[in-house]
Amino acid sequence: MRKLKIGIIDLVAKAPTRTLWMRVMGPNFVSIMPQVIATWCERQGHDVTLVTYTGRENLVRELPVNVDFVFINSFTEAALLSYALSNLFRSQGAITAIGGPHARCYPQDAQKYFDYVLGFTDETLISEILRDCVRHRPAGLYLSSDHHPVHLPGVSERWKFIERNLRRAPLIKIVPLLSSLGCPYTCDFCIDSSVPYQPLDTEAMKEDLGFLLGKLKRPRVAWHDPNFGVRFDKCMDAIEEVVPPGRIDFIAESTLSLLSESRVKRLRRNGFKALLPGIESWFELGRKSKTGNQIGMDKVRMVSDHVNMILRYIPYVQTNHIFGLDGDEGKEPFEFTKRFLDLSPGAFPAYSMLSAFGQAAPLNLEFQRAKRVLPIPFHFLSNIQMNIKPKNYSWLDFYDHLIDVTSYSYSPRLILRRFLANREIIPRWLNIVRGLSSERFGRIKYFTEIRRHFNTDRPLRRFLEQETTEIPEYFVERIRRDLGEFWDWLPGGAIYHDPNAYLLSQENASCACSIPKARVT
Ligand code: B12
Ligand code: SF4
Repeated sequence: MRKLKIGIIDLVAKAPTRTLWMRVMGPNFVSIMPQVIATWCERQGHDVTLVTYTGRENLVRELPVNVDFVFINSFTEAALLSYALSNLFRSQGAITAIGGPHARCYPQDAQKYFDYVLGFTDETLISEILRDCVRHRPAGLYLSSDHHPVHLPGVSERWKFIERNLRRAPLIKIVPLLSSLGCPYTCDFCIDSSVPYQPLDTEAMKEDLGFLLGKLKRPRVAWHDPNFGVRFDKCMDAIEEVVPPGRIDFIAESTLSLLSESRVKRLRRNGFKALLPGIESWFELGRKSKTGNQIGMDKVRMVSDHVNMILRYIPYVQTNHIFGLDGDEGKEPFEFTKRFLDLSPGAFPAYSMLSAFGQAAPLNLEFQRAKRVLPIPFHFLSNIQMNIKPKNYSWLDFYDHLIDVTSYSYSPRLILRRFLANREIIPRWLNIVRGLSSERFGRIKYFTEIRRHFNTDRPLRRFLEQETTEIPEYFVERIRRDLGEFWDWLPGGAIYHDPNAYLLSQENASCACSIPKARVT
Protein backbone atom coordinates (compact mmCIF):
# COMPACT_ATOMS: atom_id res chain seq x y z
CA MET A 1 0.00 0.00 0.00
CA ARG A 2 1.21 3.53 -0.84
CA LYS A 3 2.47 5.50 2.17
CA LEU A 4 -0.13 8.19 2.85
CA LYS A 5 0.12 11.59 4.49
CA ILE A 6 -2.74 11.42 6.96
CA GLY A 7 -4.21 14.30 8.94
CA ILE A 8 -6.49 13.66 11.93
CA ILE A 9 -8.48 16.54 13.39
CA ASP A 10 -10.15 16.25 16.78
CA LEU A 11 -12.75 19.04 16.93
CA VAL A 12 -13.05 20.04 20.55
CA ALA A 13 -14.29 23.53 19.60
CA LYS A 14 -17.13 24.05 17.16
CA ALA A 15 -15.76 27.32 15.78
CA PRO A 16 -12.80 29.65 16.16
CA THR A 17 -12.65 30.96 19.73
CA ARG A 18 -10.14 32.53 22.08
CA THR A 19 -12.00 32.13 25.38
CA LEU A 20 -9.97 31.54 28.50
CA TRP A 21 -12.09 28.47 29.31
CA MET A 22 -11.14 26.80 26.02
CA ARG A 23 -7.51 27.80 26.45
CA VAL A 24 -7.36 26.21 29.90
CA MET A 25 -9.76 23.28 29.54
CA GLY A 26 -10.02 22.64 25.77
CA PRO A 27 -7.04 20.24 25.55
CA ASN A 28 -8.60 18.23 28.40
CA PHE A 29 -11.72 17.51 26.35
CA VAL A 30 -9.93 15.49 23.66
CA SER A 31 -11.38 12.16 22.57
CA ILE A 32 -9.50 8.89 22.76
CA MET A 33 -10.45 7.57 19.33
CA PRO A 34 -8.45 10.12 17.25
CA GLN A 35 -5.32 8.99 19.14
CA VAL A 36 -6.31 5.38 18.59
CA ILE A 37 -6.81 5.92 14.87
CA ALA A 38 -3.52 7.81 14.65
CA THR A 39 -1.78 4.80 16.20
CA TRP A 40 -3.50 2.32 13.87
CA CYS A 41 -2.53 4.44 10.84
CA GLU A 42 1.10 4.59 11.98
CA ARG A 43 1.13 0.83 12.54
CA GLN A 44 0.25 0.54 8.86
CA GLY A 45 3.25 2.67 7.92
CA HIS A 46 1.57 6.00 7.15
CA ASP A 47 2.72 9.48 8.19
CA VAL A 48 0.28 10.89 10.70
CA THR A 49 -0.37 14.39 12.04
CA LEU A 50 -2.97 14.68 14.80
CA VAL A 51 -4.31 18.14 15.63
CA THR A 52 -6.68 18.93 18.48
CA TYR A 53 -8.73 21.96 17.50
CA THR A 54 -9.57 24.10 20.53
CA GLY A 55 -10.59 27.10 18.46
CA ARG A 56 -7.22 28.80 18.03
CA GLU A 57 -5.15 26.44 15.85
CA ASN A 58 -4.51 27.12 12.17
CA LEU A 59 -5.61 23.78 10.76
CA VAL A 60 -4.41 24.35 7.22
CA ARG A 61 -0.95 25.22 8.43
CA GLU A 62 -0.78 22.40 10.98
CA LEU A 63 -1.69 19.63 8.53
CA PRO A 64 0.95 18.62 6.00
CA VAL A 65 0.92 20.21 2.54
CA ASN A 66 -0.77 17.87 0.04
CA VAL A 67 -2.32 15.79 2.79
CA ASP A 68 -3.81 12.62 1.22
CA PHE A 69 -6.42 11.65 3.75
CA VAL A 70 -8.12 13.66 6.50
CA PHE A 71 -10.09 12.08 9.38
CA ILE A 72 -12.28 14.40 11.40
CA ASN A 73 -13.76 13.57 14.79
CA SER A 74 -16.84 15.68 15.40
CA PHE A 75 -19.64 16.14 17.87
CA THR A 76 -22.87 17.29 16.24
CA GLU A 77 -22.36 20.82 17.54
CA ALA A 78 -19.16 20.96 15.43
CA ALA A 79 -20.70 19.27 12.37
CA LEU A 80 -20.92 22.46 10.30
CA LEU A 81 -17.28 23.23 11.00
CA SER A 82 -16.41 19.66 10.00
CA TYR A 83 -18.37 20.01 6.75
CA ALA A 84 -16.55 23.26 5.95
CA LEU A 85 -13.19 21.63 6.69
CA SER A 86 -13.99 18.60 4.57
CA ASN A 87 -14.88 20.91 1.70
CA LEU A 88 -11.64 22.84 2.17
CA PHE A 89 -9.40 19.75 2.25
CA ARG A 90 -11.28 18.09 -0.60
CA SER A 91 -10.66 21.23 -2.67
CA GLN A 92 -6.95 20.56 -2.10
CA GLY A 93 -7.29 16.99 -3.34
CA ALA A 94 -7.65 15.10 -0.05
CA ILE A 95 -10.03 12.24 0.68
CA THR A 96 -12.02 12.85 3.86
CA ALA A 97 -13.66 10.71 6.55
CA ILE A 98 -15.76 11.61 9.57
CA GLY A 99 -16.19 9.58 12.77
CA GLY A 100 -17.35 10.17 16.33
CA PRO A 101 -20.71 11.23 17.80
CA HIS A 102 -21.98 13.14 14.74
CA ALA A 103 -21.22 10.30 12.34
CA ARG A 104 -22.95 7.84 14.66
CA CYS A 105 -26.02 10.06 14.97
CA TYR A 106 -26.42 11.61 11.51
CA PRO A 107 -24.66 9.34 8.98
CA GLN A 108 -27.10 10.16 6.18
CA ASP A 109 -26.36 13.87 6.41
CA ALA A 110 -22.60 13.42 6.81
CA GLN A 111 -22.50 11.27 3.67
CA LYS A 112 -23.23 14.39 1.64
CA TYR A 113 -19.97 16.00 2.68
CA PHE A 114 -17.44 13.22 3.32
CA ASP A 115 -16.03 10.34 1.27
CA TYR A 116 -16.34 7.99 4.25
CA VAL A 117 -18.65 8.13 7.25
CA LEU A 118 -17.69 5.73 10.03
CA GLY A 119 -19.81 4.28 12.82
CA PHE A 120 -18.23 1.72 15.16
CA THR A 121 -14.61 1.71 14.08
CA ASP A 122 -11.88 -0.87 14.50
CA GLU A 123 -8.40 -1.36 13.10
CA THR A 124 -9.55 -3.58 10.24
CA LEU A 125 -12.06 -0.99 9.07
CA ILE A 126 -9.40 1.73 9.10
CA SER A 127 -6.97 -0.40 7.15
CA GLU A 128 -9.69 -1.24 4.61
CA ILE A 129 -10.62 2.35 3.89
CA LEU A 130 -6.99 3.41 3.64
CA ARG A 131 -6.49 0.68 1.08
CA ASP A 132 -9.63 1.81 -0.75
CA CYS A 133 -8.76 5.53 -0.42
CA VAL A 134 -10.81 6.91 -3.31
CA ARG A 135 -13.41 9.63 -3.71
CA HIS A 136 -16.97 8.62 -2.96
CA ARG A 137 -19.08 11.49 -4.25
CA PRO A 138 -21.74 12.77 -4.32
CA ALA A 139 -22.60 10.40 -1.45
CA GLY A 140 -19.89 9.10 0.84
CA LEU A 141 -19.67 5.48 1.93
CA TYR A 142 -21.14 4.68 5.35
CA LEU A 143 -19.25 1.88 7.08
CA SER A 144 -19.52 0.43 10.51
CA SER A 145 -18.06 -2.55 12.31
CA ASP A 146 -20.56 -4.78 14.06
CA HIS A 147 -19.36 -3.59 17.44
CA HIS A 148 -16.77 -1.47 19.20
CA PRO A 149 -13.14 -2.65 18.97
CA VAL A 150 -12.22 -5.36 21.46
CA HIS A 151 -8.79 -3.85 22.25
CA LEU A 152 -7.49 -0.30 22.02
CA PRO A 153 -3.82 0.64 21.73
CA GLY A 154 -2.52 1.40 25.21
CA VAL A 155 -1.22 4.66 26.61
CA SER A 156 2.41 3.76 25.88
CA GLU A 157 1.65 3.40 22.18
CA ARG A 158 -0.44 6.60 22.15
CA TRP A 159 1.95 8.49 24.39
CA LYS A 160 3.43 10.89 21.83
CA PHE A 161 -0.08 12.12 20.98
CA ILE A 162 -1.11 12.35 24.63
CA GLU A 163 2.08 14.13 25.64
CA ARG A 164 1.79 16.71 22.86
CA ASN A 165 -1.72 17.48 23.99
CA LEU A 166 -0.78 17.74 27.67
CA ARG A 167 1.90 20.26 26.79
CA ARG A 168 -0.83 22.52 25.41
CA ALA A 169 -2.91 22.39 28.60
CA PRO A 170 -1.51 25.22 30.71
CA LEU A 171 -2.88 24.49 34.21
CA ILE A 172 -4.99 21.40 34.58
CA LYS A 173 -3.75 18.36 32.64
CA ILE A 174 -6.08 15.41 32.21
CA VAL A 175 -5.40 12.06 30.50
CA PRO A 176 -8.51 10.28 29.18
CA LEU A 177 -8.78 6.50 29.60
CA LEU A 178 -11.41 3.83 28.99
CA SER A 179 -12.09 0.72 31.02
CA SER A 180 -15.29 -0.26 29.21
CA LEU A 181 -17.49 0.57 26.25
CA GLY A 182 -21.28 0.51 25.95
CA CYS A 183 -23.55 0.15 28.96
CA PRO A 184 -25.72 -2.59 30.50
CA TYR A 185 -28.51 -0.09 31.28
CA THR A 186 -31.15 0.79 28.74
CA CYS A 187 -32.16 4.44 29.36
CA ASP A 188 -34.12 4.94 26.17
CA PHE A 189 -32.84 8.48 25.44
CA CYS A 190 -29.17 7.43 25.51
CA ILE A 191 -26.79 6.59 22.67
CA ASP A 192 -25.56 3.58 24.62
CA SER A 193 -28.97 2.15 25.50
CA SER A 194 -28.68 -0.45 22.76
CA VAL A 195 -24.90 -0.88 22.76
CA PRO A 196 -23.89 -4.00 24.72
CA TYR A 197 -21.65 -3.46 27.70
CA GLN A 198 -18.10 -4.43 26.84
CA PRO A 199 -15.41 -4.38 29.52
CA LEU A 200 -11.86 -3.83 28.32
CA ASP A 201 -8.98 -5.95 29.53
CA THR A 202 -7.95 -5.09 33.11
CA GLU A 203 -4.34 -6.10 32.39
CA ALA A 204 -4.22 -3.36 29.73
CA MET A 205 -5.74 -0.94 32.23
CA LYS A 206 -3.01 -1.74 34.75
CA GLU A 207 -0.34 -1.27 32.11
CA ASP A 208 -1.78 2.14 31.19
CA LEU A 209 -1.86 3.31 34.81
CA GLY A 210 1.63 1.98 35.50
CA PHE A 211 2.96 3.73 32.40
CA LEU A 212 1.41 7.05 33.42
CA LEU A 213 2.94 6.78 36.89
CA GLY A 214 6.34 6.50 35.26
CA LYS A 215 5.76 9.58 33.10
CA LEU A 216 3.87 12.09 35.24
CA LYS A 217 4.42 13.24 38.81
CA ARG A 218 0.75 13.08 39.76
CA PRO A 219 -1.40 12.08 36.82
CA ARG A 220 -5.01 13.14 36.59
CA VAL A 221 -7.12 10.58 34.74
CA ALA A 222 -10.65 11.04 33.39
CA TRP A 223 -12.49 7.80 32.65
CA HIS A 224 -14.45 8.31 29.44
CA ASP A 225 -16.56 5.19 30.11
CA PRO A 226 -20.21 6.05 29.55
CA ASN A 227 -20.82 4.41 32.92
CA PHE A 228 -17.70 3.77 35.01
CA GLY A 229 -17.63 1.05 37.62
CA VAL A 230 -20.15 -1.45 36.31
CA ARG A 231 -17.52 -4.09 37.11
CA PHE A 232 -16.69 -2.18 40.24
CA ASP A 233 -14.54 -4.66 42.13
CA LYS A 234 -12.49 -5.67 39.10
CA CYS A 235 -11.69 -2.03 38.29
CA MET A 236 -10.83 -1.19 41.88
CA ASP A 237 -8.68 -4.31 42.29
CA ALA A 238 -6.77 -3.32 39.16
CA ILE A 239 -6.23 0.23 40.39
CA GLU A 240 -5.18 -0.95 43.86
CA GLU A 241 -2.68 -3.35 42.37
CA VAL A 242 -0.70 -0.71 40.50
CA VAL A 243 -1.48 2.73 41.90
CA PRO A 244 -0.06 3.58 45.32
CA PRO A 245 -2.60 5.60 47.37
CA GLY A 246 -2.73 9.26 46.42
CA ARG A 247 -0.58 8.95 43.28
CA ILE A 248 -3.32 9.38 40.65
CA ASP A 249 -6.42 11.58 40.79
CA PHE A 250 -9.44 10.13 39.02
CA ILE A 251 -12.62 11.59 37.52
CA ALA A 252 -15.53 9.36 36.45
CA GLU A 253 -19.10 9.41 35.22
CA SER A 254 -21.18 6.80 37.01
CA THR A 255 -24.80 6.07 37.80
CA LEU A 256 -25.98 6.70 41.35
CA SER A 257 -27.16 3.11 41.60
CA LEU A 258 -23.52 1.95 41.46
CA LEU A 259 -22.40 4.33 44.19
CA SER A 260 -23.16 2.72 47.55
CA GLU A 261 -21.34 4.15 50.59
CA SER A 262 -18.87 1.29 50.85
CA ARG A 263 -17.99 1.75 47.17
CA VAL A 264 -17.67 5.51 47.52
CA LYS A 265 -15.26 4.96 50.43
CA ARG A 266 -13.21 2.69 48.23
CA LEU A 267 -13.26 5.25 45.44
CA ARG A 268 -11.97 7.85 47.86
CA ARG A 269 -9.16 5.56 49.03
CA ASN A 270 -8.20 5.12 45.41
CA GLY A 271 -7.92 8.81 44.60
CA PHE A 272 -11.30 9.55 42.97
CA LYS A 273 -11.66 13.33 43.17
CA ALA A 274 -14.67 13.98 40.95
CA LEU A 275 -17.81 11.97 40.20
CA LEU A 276 -20.52 12.87 37.71
CA PRO A 277 -23.66 10.89 38.53
CA GLY A 278 -26.72 11.19 36.29
CA ILE A 279 -29.97 12.09 38.06
CA GLU A 280 -31.81 13.06 34.87
CA SER A 281 -35.40 13.41 36.13
CA TRP A 282 -37.44 13.64 39.33
CA PHE A 283 -40.23 11.71 37.64
CA GLU A 284 -38.54 9.06 35.47
CA LEU A 285 -35.60 6.66 35.39
CA GLY A 286 -35.83 5.51 39.00
CA ARG A 287 -33.82 2.37 38.29
CA LYS A 288 -30.82 4.38 37.28
CA SER A 289 -30.69 6.44 40.46
CA LYS A 290 -31.75 3.49 42.64
CA THR A 291 -34.80 5.38 43.82
CA GLY A 292 -37.22 2.75 42.53
CA ASN A 293 -40.78 4.00 42.41
CA GLN A 294 -40.06 7.16 44.36
CA ILE A 295 -40.88 10.29 42.41
CA GLY A 296 -41.16 14.00 43.02
CA MET A 297 -40.07 15.42 46.37
CA ASP A 298 -39.50 11.92 47.82
CA LYS A 299 -36.97 11.27 45.08
CA VAL A 300 -35.40 14.70 45.68
CA ARG A 301 -34.79 13.85 49.34
CA MET A 302 -33.46 10.39 48.56
CA VAL A 303 -31.10 11.58 45.84
CA SER A 304 -30.00 14.52 47.93
CA ASP A 305 -29.07 12.25 50.86
CA HIS A 306 -27.19 10.04 48.45
CA VAL A 307 -25.30 12.95 46.87
CA ASN A 308 -24.46 14.42 50.28
CA MET A 309 -23.08 11.04 51.31
CA ILE A 310 -20.86 11.03 48.21
CA LEU A 311 -19.71 14.57 48.94
CA ARG A 312 -18.48 13.45 52.36
CA TYR A 313 -15.86 11.39 50.57
CA ILE A 314 -15.42 12.89 47.10
CA PRO A 315 -14.54 16.57 46.78
CA TYR A 316 -16.25 17.34 43.45
CA VAL A 317 -19.67 16.08 42.45
CA GLN A 318 -21.44 17.20 39.31
CA THR A 319 -25.05 16.06 39.10
CA ASN A 320 -26.48 15.72 35.60
CA HIS A 321 -30.10 16.69 35.04
CA ILE A 322 -32.28 16.64 31.93
CA PHE A 323 -35.14 19.06 31.32
CA GLY A 324 -37.95 18.65 28.83
CA LEU A 325 -38.55 14.91 29.22
CA ASP A 326 -42.07 13.86 28.33
CA GLY A 327 -42.72 12.81 31.91
CA ASP A 328 -42.15 16.38 33.11
CA GLU A 329 -45.01 18.80 33.47
CA GLY A 330 -45.59 22.18 35.09
CA LYS A 331 -43.12 23.92 37.33
CA GLU A 332 -42.38 20.95 39.63
CA PRO A 333 -39.36 19.53 37.77
CA PHE A 334 -37.66 22.92 38.02
CA GLU A 335 -38.78 23.66 41.59
CA PHE A 336 -37.67 20.19 42.70
CA THR A 337 -34.27 20.84 41.18
CA LYS A 338 -34.02 24.04 43.20
CA ARG A 339 -35.00 22.18 46.39
CA PHE A 340 -32.37 19.56 45.57
CA LEU A 341 -29.73 22.31 45.36
CA ASP A 342 -30.89 23.69 48.71
CA LEU A 343 -30.51 20.24 50.23
CA SER A 344 -27.20 19.45 48.48
CA PRO A 345 -25.32 22.76 48.35
CA GLY A 346 -21.99 21.12 47.50
CA ALA A 347 -23.16 19.59 44.21
CA PHE A 348 -22.54 21.37 40.93
CA PRO A 349 -25.61 20.92 38.71
CA ALA A 350 -25.22 20.47 34.94
CA TYR A 351 -28.33 20.81 32.86
CA SER A 352 -29.11 19.24 29.49
CA MET A 353 -32.21 19.82 27.45
CA LEU A 354 -33.75 16.69 25.99
CA SER A 355 -32.21 16.35 22.52
CA ALA A 356 -32.88 13.83 19.80
CA PHE A 357 -29.47 13.38 18.19
CA GLY A 358 -30.52 11.72 14.92
CA GLN A 359 -30.28 7.97 15.26
CA ALA A 360 -28.51 7.99 18.61
CA ALA A 361 -31.33 6.36 20.56
CA PRO A 362 -34.42 4.21 19.88
CA LEU A 363 -36.60 6.85 21.57
CA ASN A 364 -35.76 9.25 18.73
CA LEU A 365 -37.83 7.13 16.36
CA GLU A 366 -40.88 7.88 18.47
CA PHE A 367 -40.16 11.60 18.40
CA GLN A 368 -39.69 11.47 14.64
CA ARG A 369 -42.87 9.47 14.12
CA ALA A 370 -44.73 12.05 16.16
CA LYS A 371 -43.17 14.79 13.94
CA ARG A 372 -41.80 16.51 17.02
CA VAL A 373 -38.16 16.90 15.95
CA LEU A 374 -37.14 20.33 14.69
CA PRO A 375 -34.39 20.84 12.10
CA ILE A 376 -32.44 23.14 14.46
CA PRO A 377 -29.05 23.57 12.76
CA PHE A 378 -26.42 21.18 14.11
CA HIS A 379 -24.33 24.10 15.33
CA PHE A 380 -26.78 24.52 18.25
CA LEU A 381 -27.19 20.85 19.16
CA SER A 382 -25.10 20.42 22.28
CA ASN A 383 -27.81 19.52 24.80
CA ILE A 384 -28.41 23.22 25.44
CA GLN A 385 -30.93 23.91 22.67
CA MET A 386 -33.76 21.38 22.78
CA ASN A 387 -34.62 20.13 19.28
CA ILE A 388 -37.84 18.38 20.27
CA LYS A 389 -41.11 20.21 20.68
CA PRO A 390 -41.80 19.90 24.43
CA LYS A 391 -44.78 17.68 25.15
CA ASN A 392 -46.15 19.50 28.14
CA TYR A 393 -44.83 23.04 27.80
CA SER A 394 -45.18 25.97 25.46
CA TRP A 395 -41.76 27.26 24.39
CA LEU A 396 -42.30 30.46 26.38
CA ASP A 397 -43.13 28.59 29.57
CA PHE A 398 -40.23 26.23 29.04
CA TYR A 399 -37.74 29.06 28.61
CA ASP A 400 -39.17 30.93 31.60
CA HIS A 401 -38.61 27.86 33.77
CA LEU A 402 -35.14 27.33 32.36
CA ILE A 403 -34.09 30.91 32.96
CA ASP A 404 -35.47 30.71 36.47
CA VAL A 405 -33.75 27.45 37.43
CA THR A 406 -30.45 28.43 35.80
CA SER A 407 -30.41 31.86 37.45
CA TYR A 408 -31.17 30.24 40.80
CA SER A 409 -28.54 27.53 40.41
CA TYR A 410 -25.73 29.94 39.59
CA SER A 411 -26.89 32.86 41.73
CA PRO A 412 -24.23 34.51 43.92
CA ARG A 413 -25.95 32.96 46.98
CA LEU A 414 -25.71 29.40 45.65
CA ILE A 415 -22.21 29.91 44.32
CA LEU A 416 -21.17 31.02 47.80
CA ARG A 417 -22.94 28.08 49.47
CA ARG A 418 -21.20 25.74 47.02
CA PHE A 419 -17.86 27.37 47.77
CA LEU A 420 -18.36 26.88 51.50
CA ALA A 421 -19.63 23.32 51.12
CA ASN A 422 -16.63 22.22 49.00
CA ARG A 423 -13.47 21.51 50.92
CA GLU A 424 -10.69 21.36 48.37
CA ILE A 425 -9.13 24.21 46.44
CA ILE A 426 -9.58 23.02 42.85
CA PRO A 427 -13.28 22.04 43.26
CA ARG A 428 -13.97 25.34 45.01
CA TRP A 429 -12.49 27.46 42.25
CA LEU A 430 -13.71 25.28 39.42
CA ASN A 431 -17.25 25.67 40.71
CA ILE A 432 -16.86 29.42 40.90
CA VAL A 433 -15.39 29.72 37.40
CA ARG A 434 -18.01 27.40 35.90
CA GLY A 435 -20.83 29.02 37.84
CA LEU A 436 -19.85 32.47 36.70
CA SER A 437 -18.80 31.81 33.14
CA SER A 438 -20.30 29.41 30.65
CA GLU A 439 -23.00 27.91 32.84
CA ARG A 440 -24.29 31.20 34.18
CA PHE A 441 -23.68 33.98 31.69
CA GLY A 442 -23.41 31.82 28.57
CA ARG A 443 -26.61 29.86 29.08
CA ILE A 444 -28.79 32.45 30.79
CA LYS A 445 -27.83 34.89 28.05
CA TYR A 446 -28.76 32.37 25.36
CA PHE A 447 -32.07 31.32 26.95
CA THR A 448 -33.06 34.94 27.57
CA GLU A 449 -32.19 35.92 24.03
CA ILE A 450 -34.21 33.07 22.49
CA ARG A 451 -37.14 33.90 24.74
CA ARG A 452 -37.01 37.58 23.77
CA HIS A 453 -36.75 36.74 20.08
CA PHE A 454 -39.65 34.36 20.39
CA ASN A 455 -41.88 37.32 21.14
CA THR A 456 -40.46 39.71 18.58
CA ASP A 457 -38.98 37.57 15.80
CA ARG A 458 -41.79 36.05 13.74
CA PRO A 459 -39.59 33.75 11.58
CA LEU A 460 -37.98 32.29 14.73
CA ARG A 461 -41.35 31.78 16.40
CA ARG A 462 -42.83 30.13 13.28
CA PHE A 463 -39.79 27.86 13.08
CA LEU A 464 -39.98 26.76 16.72
CA GLU A 465 -43.73 26.26 16.39
CA GLN A 466 -43.07 24.02 13.35
CA GLU A 467 -45.06 26.25 11.00
CA THR A 468 -42.03 26.48 8.70
CA THR A 469 -38.72 24.68 8.21
CA GLU A 470 -37.00 27.82 6.91
CA ILE A 471 -34.01 28.41 9.20
CA PRO A 472 -34.57 31.81 10.83
CA GLU A 473 -32.03 34.54 10.26
CA TYR A 474 -31.33 34.56 14.00
CA PHE A 475 -29.70 31.12 13.72
CA VAL A 476 -28.07 31.78 10.34
CA GLU A 477 -26.44 34.96 11.58
CA ARG A 478 -25.07 33.27 14.68
CA ILE A 479 -23.56 30.45 12.61
CA ARG A 480 -22.03 32.94 10.17
CA ARG A 481 -20.57 34.98 13.02
CA ASP A 482 -19.25 31.92 14.89
CA LEU A 483 -17.70 30.16 11.90
CA GLY A 484 -15.91 33.29 10.73
CA GLU A 485 -13.48 32.41 7.93
CA PHE A 486 -14.93 28.87 7.69
CA TRP A 487 -18.38 30.17 6.71
CA ASP A 488 -17.12 30.62 3.13
CA TRP A 489 -16.21 26.92 2.99
CA LEU A 490 -19.58 25.73 4.25
CA PRO A 491 -21.22 23.80 1.41
CA GLY A 492 -24.53 25.24 0.21
CA GLY A 493 -27.53 23.89 2.10
CA ALA A 494 -25.42 22.49 4.94
CA ILE A 495 -27.33 24.40 7.59
CA TYR A 496 -30.39 22.31 6.68
CA HIS A 497 -30.82 18.66 7.62
CA ASP A 498 -33.66 16.18 7.57
CA PRO A 499 -34.66 15.69 11.22
CA ASN A 500 -36.51 12.49 10.27
CA ALA A 501 -33.67 10.84 8.34
CA TYR A 502 -33.44 8.02 10.89
CA LEU A 503 -37.10 7.15 10.57
CA LEU A 504 -36.85 7.30 6.80
CA SER A 505 -33.82 4.98 6.81
CA GLN A 506 -35.77 2.48 8.93
CA GLU A 507 -38.78 2.64 6.67
CA ASN A 508 -36.55 2.15 3.62
CA ALA A 509 -34.47 -0.52 5.32
CA SER A 510 -35.23 -3.11 2.67
CA CYS A 511 -34.84 -0.86 -0.37
CA ALA A 512 -31.66 -0.16 -2.29
CA CYS A 513 -31.31 3.41 -1.09
CA SER A 514 -30.73 2.41 2.53
CA ILE A 515 -27.23 2.82 3.87
CA PRO A 516 -25.16 -0.35 3.50
CA LYS A 517 -23.91 -1.48 6.90
CA ALA A 518 -21.04 -3.40 5.43
CA ARG A 519 -17.33 -3.25 5.01
CA VAL A 520 -15.61 -2.09 1.85
CA THR A 521 -14.96 -5.16 -0.24
C1 B12 B 1 -16.95 10.80 27.69
C2 B12 B 1 -17.96 11.77 27.11
C3 B12 B 1 -17.65 13.12 27.19
C4 B12 B 1 -16.33 13.63 27.78
C5 B12 B 1 -15.20 13.47 26.76
C6 B12 B 1 -15.56 14.05 25.41
C7 B12 B 1 -14.72 13.57 24.27
N1 B12 B 1 -14.12 14.50 23.59
O1 B12 B 1 -14.66 12.39 23.99
C8 B12 B 1 -16.71 15.11 28.12
C9 B12 B 1 -17.22 15.15 29.56
C10 B12 B 1 -15.58 16.13 27.98
C11 B12 B 1 -17.88 15.33 27.18
C12 B12 B 1 -18.30 16.57 26.78
C13 B12 B 1 -19.34 16.79 25.90
N2 B12 B 1 -20.22 15.87 25.46
CO1 B12 B 1 -20.05 14.06 25.78
N3 B12 B 1 -20.03 12.13 26.04
C14 B12 B 1 -19.17 11.32 26.54
C15 B12 B 1 -19.72 9.88 26.52
C16 B12 B 1 -20.26 9.57 27.91
C17 B12 B 1 -18.76 8.77 26.10
C18 B12 B 1 -18.08 8.99 24.75
C19 B12 B 1 -16.95 7.99 24.57
O2 B12 B 1 -15.80 8.34 24.68
N4 B12 B 1 -17.26 6.74 24.27
C20 B12 B 1 -16.24 5.74 23.98
C21 B12 B 1 -15.91 5.73 22.47
C22 B12 B 1 -14.78 4.78 22.15
O3 B12 B 1 -17.08 5.26 21.85
P1 B12 B 1 -17.78 6.12 20.71
O4 B12 B 1 -17.72 7.55 21.08
O5 B12 B 1 -19.08 5.51 20.43
O6 B12 B 1 -16.80 5.88 19.49
C23 B12 B 1 -16.92 4.84 18.52
C24 B12 B 1 -17.30 5.40 17.17
O7 B12 B 1 -18.11 6.55 17.25
C25 B12 B 1 -15.99 5.64 16.47
N5 B12 B 1 -15.31 6.92 16.65
C26 B12 B 1 -15.29 7.70 17.73
N6 B12 B 1 -14.52 8.77 17.52
C27 B12 B 1 -14.03 8.68 16.27
C28 B12 B 1 -13.19 9.52 15.54
C29 B12 B 1 -12.86 9.20 14.23
C30 B12 B 1 -11.97 10.12 13.45
C31 B12 B 1 -13.37 8.01 13.65
C32 B12 B 1 -13.03 7.67 12.25
C33 B12 B 1 -14.19 7.15 14.39
C34 B12 B 1 -14.53 7.50 15.70
O8 B12 B 1 -15.15 4.63 17.00
C35 B12 B 1 -15.51 4.29 18.33
C36 B12 B 1 -15.36 2.81 18.49
O9 B12 B 1 -16.36 2.10 17.84
C37 B12 B 1 -20.87 10.02 25.45
C38 B12 B 1 -22.12 9.21 25.74
C39 B12 B 1 -21.96 7.80 25.35
N7 B12 B 1 -22.57 6.99 26.14
O10 B12 B 1 -21.32 7.49 24.35
C40 B12 B 1 -21.24 11.52 25.54
C41 B12 B 1 -21.60 12.22 24.26
C42 B12 B 1 -20.63 11.82 23.18
N8 B12 B 1 -21.45 13.69 24.58
C43 B12 B 1 -22.29 14.41 24.06
C44 B12 B 1 -22.31 15.83 24.18
C45 B12 B 1 -23.50 16.56 23.57
C46 B12 B 1 -21.27 16.50 24.84
C47 B12 B 1 -21.13 18.03 24.99
C48 B12 B 1 -21.48 18.86 23.77
C49 B12 B 1 -21.96 18.42 26.21
C50 B12 B 1 -21.91 19.92 26.52
N9 B12 B 1 -22.99 20.61 26.29
O11 B12 B 1 -20.89 20.39 26.95
C51 B12 B 1 -19.62 18.15 25.34
C52 B12 B 1 -18.74 18.39 24.09
C53 B12 B 1 -17.27 18.20 24.36
C54 B12 B 1 -16.36 18.39 23.16
N10 B12 B 1 -16.70 19.18 22.20
O12 B12 B 1 -15.35 17.79 23.11
C55 B12 B 1 -23.28 13.64 23.19
C56 B12 B 1 -22.92 13.78 21.72
C57 B12 B 1 -24.10 13.82 20.80
C58 B12 B 1 -23.70 14.32 19.46
N11 B12 B 1 -24.19 13.70 18.42
O13 B12 B 1 -22.98 15.30 19.36
C59 B12 B 1 -23.10 12.18 23.77
C60 B12 B 1 -23.38 11.07 22.79
C61 B12 B 1 -24.05 12.08 24.99
C62 B12 B 1 -25.49 12.36 24.63
N12 B12 B 1 -26.01 13.50 24.99
O14 B12 B 1 -26.18 11.55 24.06
N13 B12 B 1 -18.44 14.16 26.79
S1 SF4 C 1 -26.74 4.46 32.52
FE1 SF4 C 1 -25.89 6.26 31.45
S2 SF4 C 1 -24.61 5.40 29.79
FE2 SF4 C 1 -25.96 3.77 30.54
S3 SF4 C 1 -27.74 3.77 29.15
FE3 SF4 C 1 -28.26 5.03 30.96
S4 SF4 C 1 -27.67 7.16 30.40
FE4 SF4 C 1 -26.67 5.74 28.94
